[in-house]
Parts: sequence; structure tokens; C-alpha cells
Amino acid sequence: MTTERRVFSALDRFRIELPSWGFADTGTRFGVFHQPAAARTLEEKLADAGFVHTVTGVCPTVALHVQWDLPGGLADVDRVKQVARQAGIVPGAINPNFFQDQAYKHGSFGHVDAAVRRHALAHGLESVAIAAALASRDVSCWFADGSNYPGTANIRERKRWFEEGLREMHAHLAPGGRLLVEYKPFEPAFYHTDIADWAMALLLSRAAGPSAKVLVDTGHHYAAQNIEQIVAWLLSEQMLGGFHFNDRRYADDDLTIGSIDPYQVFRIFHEIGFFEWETGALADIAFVIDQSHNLKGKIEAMIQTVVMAQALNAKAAIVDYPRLAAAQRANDLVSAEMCLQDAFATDVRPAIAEWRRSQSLPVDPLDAFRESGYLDRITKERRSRGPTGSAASLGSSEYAR
Ligand code: RM4
Ligand code: MN
Ligand code: MN
Repeated sequence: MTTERRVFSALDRFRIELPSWGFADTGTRFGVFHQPAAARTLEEKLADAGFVHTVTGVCPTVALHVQWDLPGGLADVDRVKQVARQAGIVPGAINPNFFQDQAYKHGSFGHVDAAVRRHALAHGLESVAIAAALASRDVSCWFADGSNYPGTANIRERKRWFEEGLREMHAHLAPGGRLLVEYKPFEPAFYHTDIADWAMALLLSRAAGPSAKVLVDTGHHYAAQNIEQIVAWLLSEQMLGGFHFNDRRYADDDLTIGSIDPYQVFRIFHEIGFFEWETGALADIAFVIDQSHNLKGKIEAMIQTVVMAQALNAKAAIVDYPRLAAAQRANDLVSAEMCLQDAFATDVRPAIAEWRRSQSLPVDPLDAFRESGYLDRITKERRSRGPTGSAASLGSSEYAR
């Protein structure tokens, strides 16, 4: 296959989900700076997401956070369907919120008080029901549970409570539904986090049931961690459910993907492509963006992200696998490494532009956005509402307000 054909077939398959919360005002724990064009309502968030899909053509679904997007729970489902239809998108992963209720001060599924655990489980089950009603496949769980000081929590007991809670959620999944378990090493807890790494998420997923898989948020690792190795292991265990994509320099920074280390993202995509080539199986993985842009324009940054993700995915798709496999077998280190470096150095932009043309999409989605007048229009409309509190969403480390 020619390079262009391989890029085309990679792009034909590649879809990436937008986060509703990426269009709302966010900040850090030190403060929130408002953008006049930031979305505040569900209508605005989904309209902005719909616009990103219009100019990129690869973002048909939007991840929803139950507490922020469906504050009325199941009762909001019909409205969400209608707003999504209007915006030209489809609801994606359903994200329960196990961290903002006052009840969760000392945990949710891992709380010592059975009443709080039941409260969290009820929310988890409602989220599962919402996913079923919206025909969303994935319920994506991230827990803030943990402790700040040594000796203050019974780590093994909490692990058991997590197994119980997740098993119960799994038991209520709709046919074909999946439970994704996200991990994070620290923050908001600073001593121990109940689901701190991929192995903990893997064991809990296994305990929950066969449709529970691990969700890898690229920002949720210690700085030197080899994320692509985790990806390769989860693939070989058939336990990789999806990604939350973002970049980081220090911690969970939620920066635009590829802004700091594009080679890292390329290596992740490479492990997926290599797995598919070697096994002949398609990896069934949800690619979701989990970014909040505090300083960049939100829609602009989201388009930049999608374009970057497509490019890195396309570069990974042109790795010469037969040559790579032969070089690995021969311990030909330089040739093997060059397979990756050659692909990474290849300028795939012309092929991507061709692909966009073939799909009747704007060749440059960022230009298309800037020339569309969309930002001016929403800025005028939304500014006229005057400043209010920020929309229901969080900054990268803003867990309380
Ligand atoms: C967490 C994690 C979750 C996201 C929350 C807001 O750090 O990444 O996926 O929903 O932030
Ligand atoms: Mn995440
Ligand atoms: Mn995060």
C-alpha cells in the first residue's frame, strides 16, 4: 500500500470524541478566567462541539458529565437527545460524578460510611441507566477517592468496597455496554489514591466483570512513565477500553495533545497499529479528548487537538511493520528504531489534506473556523448575558469551589 493509501485508511477509521466540559470556562485551583465565548449551557456546549465536528468531520460524539450536563439525571435524557440532534452530534461516554458532592469529602465507593457508598452507587446506577437511554456504549468512571495522610485509610478494605461497587454497576450495564475504569496516581488525594495506576484499574475491571475495561488518561502518570508499554500490555490482555487524551509537562495539566511530546502520542498509536497488524484483530478503543483550555480559545484548541491527533495517528499508520518485525527479530536496533523515526518524520499533511478534500471537508479546519465567523457570533451572543459563575466544569486541578 502506498503511504497515501495507508494514511487514507487510517483517517477513514479514526474518530475522536469531544468532551462537553472542554467548551466551558475552567481554570486552576487558583482561579477561573472567563472567556466571553465559553459555553455555559448544554445547548452551547453541544453547539460548539457540533461546530468542531462540522469542520473536522471526525468528532460525531460528545462525552457528557452527568452532574454538569444532566443535573436532573434520567429526567434530562429526552432533552439531551433533542439538544444533541440540534447540534448534529450524538451523546458519547457518560461520566458519573463521584467527586463533587459534599458527601464525597472522604470518598465515594471507598467511603467508610455504607450510606455514602450507597449514595455513590445510586449515582453510578443512574449513570448506567442514562447511558442505556442515550444508547451510549461507555460509562466512564473516574474516582477522586484516596487519603492525604498515612494511616488514615484502610487501603485493603477500600479496595473491596470498590470491587463491590463496580461489580454492581457492571451487573446493570445494557447489552453491549461497557464500564471504563480510569486511574490517576494523585490529586486530589495526595497520599494514596484508591485507583492509582493501570494495574489497580485492571484488577478492579476484572473484578467488576467482562465488559469492564481500563481507561488510560495520558495525563495520569508519573512524568517518566512509559505509557505506550502500558498500552501494549493492556492490548495483549484485551483490557484497553479507551483513552482520555491530553498532554502534560508536570502533572495532570490537560494541555493540548502533542503540544509537549508528540512522539509520545505517536508511540501510543504505534503500539495500537502494531498490535492490529500482528494479530489481524481490530482494537476496539474509545478515543476521547479530556482537556480543558484555560488560556487558549476553547473551540480553536479543540480543533487544533483533533488535527494533531489525526496527524499523529496517520504517522503511526505508515510504520513499515514487516520491516520493523524483521529488524526486531534480527536485533537490528538501528533499523528497528528508524522504522518509527522515519514514519514520525514523514510529513503526512499533504495526504491528510487530500483525504479532507475527498470527504468534502475543509482542508484546513482551523482556517475554516477562523473564517466562519462562528466565534464572533457566539462571543456577541454570549457576552450579552454578562458574567455569571463559571459553567459546571472543572479546571485541571480545581476540585472545589
Ligand atoms: C479527572 C479525570 C476525569 C475528569 C475529571 C474532571 O482528572 O481526568 O476523567 O472527568 O478530571
Ligand atoms: Mn480523564
Ligand atoms: Mn485528569
